[in-house]
Amino acid sequence: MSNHVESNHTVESAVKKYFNLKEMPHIVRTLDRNQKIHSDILNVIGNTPLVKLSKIPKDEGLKCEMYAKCEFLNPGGSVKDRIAYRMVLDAEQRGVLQPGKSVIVEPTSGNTGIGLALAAAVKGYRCIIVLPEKMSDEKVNTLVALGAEIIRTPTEAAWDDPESNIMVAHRLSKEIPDAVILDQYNNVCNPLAHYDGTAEEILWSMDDDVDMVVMGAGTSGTVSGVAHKIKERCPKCQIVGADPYGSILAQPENLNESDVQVYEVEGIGYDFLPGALDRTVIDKWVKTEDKTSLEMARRLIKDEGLLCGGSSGSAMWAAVQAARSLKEGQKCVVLLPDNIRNYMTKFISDQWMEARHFKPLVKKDNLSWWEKPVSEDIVQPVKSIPHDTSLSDALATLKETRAPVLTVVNDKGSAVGLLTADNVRKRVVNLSGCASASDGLDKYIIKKYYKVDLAHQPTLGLVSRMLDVAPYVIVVKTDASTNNQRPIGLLTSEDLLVYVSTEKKHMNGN
Ligand code: P1T
Repeated sequence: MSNHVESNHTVESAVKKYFNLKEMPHIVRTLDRNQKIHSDILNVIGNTPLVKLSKIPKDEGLKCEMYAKCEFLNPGGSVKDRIAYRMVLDAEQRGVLQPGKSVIVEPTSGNTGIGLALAAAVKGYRCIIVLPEKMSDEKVNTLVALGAEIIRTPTEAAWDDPESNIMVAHRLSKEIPDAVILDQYNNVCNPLAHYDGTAEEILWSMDDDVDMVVMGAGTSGTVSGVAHKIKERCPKCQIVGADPYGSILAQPENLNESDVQVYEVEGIGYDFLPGALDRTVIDKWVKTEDKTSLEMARRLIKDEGLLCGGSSGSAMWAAVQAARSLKEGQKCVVLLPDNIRNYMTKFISDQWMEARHFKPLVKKDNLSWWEKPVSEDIVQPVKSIPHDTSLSDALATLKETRAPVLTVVNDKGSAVGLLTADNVRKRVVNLSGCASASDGLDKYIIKKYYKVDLAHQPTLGLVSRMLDVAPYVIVVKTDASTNNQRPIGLLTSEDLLVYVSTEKKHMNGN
């Protein structure tokens, strides 16, 4: 017991020492966006506009005033430009980073990567970014355009799994000469950049008078850094953190294994507590989910003209819940972390939203087949292989059947994923030579894919929407008593067209 008390005490004093932000060296920029000429693009980071919201607060019946801090207008497209640049400047000052020599390696959900790649492009560093597969291809393309090298890791890997983006980055940093991990999860320049920048700007815009600030939490540098400064200057202000279901940041105690899950919104939530999180300065947490977050992000775009990303929707949704307690004349600021650009093929697309059940299926009254349920007889059979098949045997089966895909099933015959040659190739390339034919299948399986369940009577319209964003749709049937998802087969555009044309023939009496 006394040991426990002592270790708690040690942890608390370490956190206090880390968050001694007031006493650290500061870089506070002049609060002016109208400088005529900037020395380089990095100088344009920060000083983002604060914009009053009109339609959403009114539609939600809120009494208070709501303002959006438009971090998506940073040059790299996100709030993370601030910390990336700050960590680089600090490491250069300490002599840890040397232009032309050092190699920046960082695990990230992408935006810190873009910020670092931007700094690396301007300053002349090689930059290697390690990010989970969940993160959008748009982020990857931006990173590649900035000259970064990319390594992708399995989304499901826990933070301490050797295959997670964090562990792979640390392994690489040991293997590559002159590699440096700036480590956004623990680097104090992360909260410090927000203490000196983001929070100063919010306070300046609000004349030091604000009642609530709402921010999503990932590394939690934004929420912790902003909170520290705002608590000093405007102690009445409530700090609200938005944390997705599936993450442990809001409730690290009494966790069940099922509390850690994969969700769509990028950049927020973790399965560990980063050093850059100070829970003592966060007054309230709001748990968020994909559907309402992404719907809200689309409303911010459509109703307010703010071209932001998915986590902006999470923060705004959390703000709408929390701000119900505010009265007329009180002020709530919500921070919008990143840009629409990162998600052009994801939640911005109606088809993507409908295929993932985040939006009701579009109606097509002129198509007689649109509302018809999928029937088993139009489904192409697919071969299933047991999950303990070796990679080489699975590849041999793929080749033999000449099928685009195999379903992988567990001992009970329930589908656990898909195997495609394309995904194996991508993983082999990403694992940089660590793949071997005797490997188990697990790391080559696609676990998230488009599927319909005959038990739920999916419509052909839904299949068609899915085929807009995927080459095929897997068909399964869930057994009500065992909950096993038996794979039935797949549907392609061809299968759908064959059905539609034969249906027409029937209707014409042929
Ligand atoms: O890391 P934090 O300051 O808590 O910001 C959270 C956040 C919110 N929204 C988006 C879109 C983000 O990308 C992030 C954080 N991003 C990273 C941790 C990253 O590596 O890009």
